[in-house]
Amino acid sequence: MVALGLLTATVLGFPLSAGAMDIPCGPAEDGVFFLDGLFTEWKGVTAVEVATPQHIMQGRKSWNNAKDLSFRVMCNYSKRHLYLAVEVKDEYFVRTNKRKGDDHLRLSFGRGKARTLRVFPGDLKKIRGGAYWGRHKAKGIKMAEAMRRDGWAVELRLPMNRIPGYRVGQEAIHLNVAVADADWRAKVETVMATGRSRLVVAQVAADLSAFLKAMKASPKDIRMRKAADVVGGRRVEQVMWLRRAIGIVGEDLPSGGYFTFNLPAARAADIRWVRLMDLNGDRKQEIVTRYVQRGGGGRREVVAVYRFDDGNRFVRPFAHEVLKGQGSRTIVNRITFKKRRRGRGIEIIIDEPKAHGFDAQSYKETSAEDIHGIVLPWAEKEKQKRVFRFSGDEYEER
Ligand SMILES: [Ca+2]
Ligand SMILES: [Ca+2]
Ligand SMILES: [Ca+2]
Repeated sequence: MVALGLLTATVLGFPLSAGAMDIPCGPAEDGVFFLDGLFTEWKGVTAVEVATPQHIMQGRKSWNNAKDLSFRVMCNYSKRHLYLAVEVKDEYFVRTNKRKGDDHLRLSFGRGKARTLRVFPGDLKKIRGGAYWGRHKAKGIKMAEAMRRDGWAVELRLPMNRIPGYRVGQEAIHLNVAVADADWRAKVETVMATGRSRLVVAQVAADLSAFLKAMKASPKDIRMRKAADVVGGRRVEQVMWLRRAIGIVGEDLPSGGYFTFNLPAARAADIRWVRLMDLNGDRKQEIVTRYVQRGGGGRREVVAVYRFDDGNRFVRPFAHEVLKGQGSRTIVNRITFKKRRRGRGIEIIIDEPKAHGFDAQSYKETSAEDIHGIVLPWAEKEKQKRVFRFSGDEYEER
């Protein structure tokens, strides 16, 4: 048996969106959970209870108390499967061949436009259980049900890679768990739901907590956080910008766990922005950032690209000055990210150099040698526009 539900405390370390309910989802090996309706494996797994009137979505008047309708949800996951158990308190179990007015679960996956899986438990006599996306019987899903003195229960196994709106490596599966209750009239009278809840994947949440702890940071320090594939296999990593550092958390990292580096700027306020975009079209996101560097009585702003190269080393293949300044005098370049017309990827265009307070005589700076230097307004016309196109670890100027 694998340790289950062990990470509730760390899960709570992350701020929830308003009104959301978090359901901890702990790690388990495939083969631990038998879809047999006995629920012995679920002992000790942290459950989330839905038993109060604020969770009634429909039919408040027909609801008497938690014995009439209430439920608890439990979650576990393995590399390949999501396991869900829902135990329902319900005084009358209704199951017909029509399904329309039967007791059932509605599992709505995803944010915004959710996809709903309807799960009808069998009656353990004549009618078998079934799960449906709309009218279509769901494929790849295993289920088992139990009939109890005070209600009914369902355990389900779903393939991880078929969960709508979820990519492996994300911290949470967005899911609204609802129970539709029909009683003696064979009509759904009450629906209770978790609302916009999340199944919080314990390993990812734990890795995030460990990362923040190692950084001596709190969630408040995170200026940007995105789930994106930046390295290794196709599962996503958590990419964060905090203070003047970039942090990457995920199991695909060559080091495992997490990776972090400081951007070459002295202060957190000198990082203007961090964005993720796939410049070279290989479906892995590059980390693009703009930062300020100061020294020698002046300053410059740089746009730089960071990525994991084909040998999984973290590199900065590209950097270009886009501003040079002394006090109020500046030279500024425009930077544009343009989707390539053919094929995938994004070009970087640097153009429209403008000087404020400088001219060719008063501007004394020598051109940068460590990175591409700023484009000068008094350069030859054809040198005032630079287009960079990326391919693998390389790029070329067109
Ligand atoms: Ca019922
Ligand atoms: Ca990855
Ligand atoms: Ca890429």
